[in-house]
Amino acid sequence: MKRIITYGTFDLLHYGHINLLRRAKALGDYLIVALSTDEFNWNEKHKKTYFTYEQRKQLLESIRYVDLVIPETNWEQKRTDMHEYHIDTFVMGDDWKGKFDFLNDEGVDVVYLPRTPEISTSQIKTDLNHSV
Ligand code: C2G
Repeated sequence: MKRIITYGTFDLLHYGHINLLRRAKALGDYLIVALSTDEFNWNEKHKKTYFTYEQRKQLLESIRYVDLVIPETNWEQKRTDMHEYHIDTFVMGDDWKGKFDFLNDEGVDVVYLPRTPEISTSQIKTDLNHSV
């Protein structure tokens, strides 16, 4: 049972997120998503999400590739998460390339996958604002 984990906000869920989750799951058998809480998003990422944590969690749990959703409440939890959830592979989009290589020290593979071009939550918001 190869266990994969990825982290993110996943607001206004879109096909770029799905492409990431599909490829992450394909690397193993069980995919955990550590979902940024509303407080973490606001305090640490200065992101005001459209959907609340519970709404974003519900959406993610409905995706066939996702086996478990846990909260991401701080930047530091990754090290302990790798052991607590017995992770084999840590996956992120390559906009984070290099930022989490330290997790190799925790005995996990660190994989950065190419982002899906042309789509982002902020682009969706911009386009919608201009379309009214
Ligand atoms: N993503 C992607 N292609 C896109 C948009 C997003 O592959 N067009 C990926 C991102 O690279 C990330 C995941 O989808 O791996 C979730 O994206 P966000 O919700 O924007 O996550 P982020 O704000 O980068 O949070 O501790 C890590 C952070 O929580 C990551």
